[in-house]
Amino acid sequence: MSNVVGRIRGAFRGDQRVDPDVLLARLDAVRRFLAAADGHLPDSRLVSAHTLVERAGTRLALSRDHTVVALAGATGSGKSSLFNGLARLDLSPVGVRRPTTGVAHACVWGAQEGAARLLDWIGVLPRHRFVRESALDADDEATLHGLVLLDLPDFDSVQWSHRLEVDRLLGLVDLVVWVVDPQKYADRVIHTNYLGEFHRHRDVTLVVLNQADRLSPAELPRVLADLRRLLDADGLEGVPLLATTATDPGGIVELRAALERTVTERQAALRRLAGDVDTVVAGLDELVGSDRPTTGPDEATKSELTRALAGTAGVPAVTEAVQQAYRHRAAASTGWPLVRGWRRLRPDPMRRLHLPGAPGEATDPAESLVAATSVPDPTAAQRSALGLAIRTVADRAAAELPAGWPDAVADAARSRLTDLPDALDRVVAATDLGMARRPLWWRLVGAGQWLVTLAALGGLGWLVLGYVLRALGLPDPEHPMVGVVPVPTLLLLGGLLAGLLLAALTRPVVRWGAVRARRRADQRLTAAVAAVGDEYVLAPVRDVLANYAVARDALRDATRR
Ligand SMILES: Nc1nc2c(ncn2[C@@H]2O[C@H](COP(=O)(O)OP(=O)(O)OP(=O)(O)O)[C@@H](O)[C@H]2O)c(=O)[nH]1
Ligand SMILES: [Mg+2]
Repeated sequence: MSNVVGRIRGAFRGDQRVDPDVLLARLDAVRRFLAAADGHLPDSRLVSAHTLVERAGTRLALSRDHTVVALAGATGSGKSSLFNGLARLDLSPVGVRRPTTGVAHACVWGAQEGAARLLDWIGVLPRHRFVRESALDADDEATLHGLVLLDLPDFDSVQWSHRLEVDRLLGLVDLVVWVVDPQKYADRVIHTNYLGEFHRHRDVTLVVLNQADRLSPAELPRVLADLRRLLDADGLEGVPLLATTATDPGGIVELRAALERTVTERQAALRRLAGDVDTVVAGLDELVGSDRPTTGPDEATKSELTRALAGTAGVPAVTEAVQQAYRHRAAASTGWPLVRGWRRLRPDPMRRLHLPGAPGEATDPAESLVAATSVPDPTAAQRSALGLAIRTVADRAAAELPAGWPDAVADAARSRLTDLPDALDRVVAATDLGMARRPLWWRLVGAGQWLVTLAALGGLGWLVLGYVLRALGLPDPEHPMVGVVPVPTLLLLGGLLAGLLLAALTRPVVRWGAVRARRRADQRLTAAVAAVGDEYVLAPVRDVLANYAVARDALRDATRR
């Protein structure tokens, strides 16, 4: 008597072939995504992608000729009975006491090699593995060659270890046959925790209503229709739904035929992994957003950062010292020669800060690279201004980025914060402030001052000589005259007056020169400090943005089926 009550509702979506090359390209894209996102996004968000890449690599490397099919379902639904029925042997214990099956059992159709490594990886113990050799069965079983059938423990088990084992195995198999029975087919746990979760794996999902013999011919279509409705609600529209009776060999013909088709196609493993990629990519979607610009912080933000860095580096104190040093040194070079020495006794303002370009300072650039300045430490206000500027850089750079990335950008912007003070001090010490050489005009004015001073001293000497001769009663030589003024007097007064005049004329020029020297030093220091900001703050931010762009493009590639 033909007791076939199996009926296929809905077409098996076997027509959608998965091209292995396309799948490998998608997995590679996920790998590229991970390489770009690792270290930037929290590990917890990347676990599923890492697991996928690892599993897919192993599964494809192990065997593409085998199809691993799992019988999953609640306790007592008849998984082991179906397993034995399909194997046509009593391999897995069928029990009255529930749950019966505690660990997965496997039956391999055809040659063992390849399948053994696959089962090692899946974690089925050798003593729970069985083989259907075609030699024993003539060619009866040839159509199932390549099938690795697993009988799983119950997923609604009172035994927590069963559930963990089922969850683990469901992540590894190629195709899942969900076995439900007329009593429990509507259980919430089956639909919410399992079937609903598999909606991206419709291509590798099959649902079986077992124990169909317990339903009357009138009840069966009603239960099947109800189950179909529940499956649709789970997002499993179109998955094949069969009715089986495991205890009757004729009651599993449709299921067997479906498995034969699957095994012959050799597509299930690829479809399963393609579904896994879909799931992972969908989970990562919010981490990449759509086409968003990743240009980084704008110019205004960058100059704000440079200003804050300049404050921290003590640039205002340095430029002030440059201005003062200019005046100090100009006075020492162009001032009245008789008091110049006294000026030199006062310390040079740049030397106080150990800045390069002070007289007597090292001019060897290699030496000044390691030299540290004595620029005052940044104040609390300057430090918080720098903190704020760095935060602003991060905020502006990350303004358009989706979840997860703004934190990565903020971390990157701060990543080298502790190295900043030393780096700033080094560049301040190494920057040529333009004060190493004395300007030519100082020397000319200095020479002029000497000239008029010598003239005044000459006149004075000449006058003193006249007085001495007169005092000794010696004849006083006639002084040459210019008009009514004797030449020595003219030399003395003229020399003094010219010296004063030269000093008076020089002063505003020195003041102007000092301002210019300060501005030049400020420009050079600002450029140097900006370079530090670029290296220590902006470059790490740019790195994250570049990685974001790579991650976004990679994920887009991973969605291409
Ligand atoms: N009438 C009828 N009884 C069935 C059918 N399938 C299984 N059974 C019976 O249901 C009981 C449970 O079957 P099992 O195959 O052990 O169920 P299982 O799903 O493996 O259960 P666990 O191993 O506990 O998860 C046994 O007594 C089977 O004989 C069926 O199609 N019709
Ligand atoms: Mg069992």
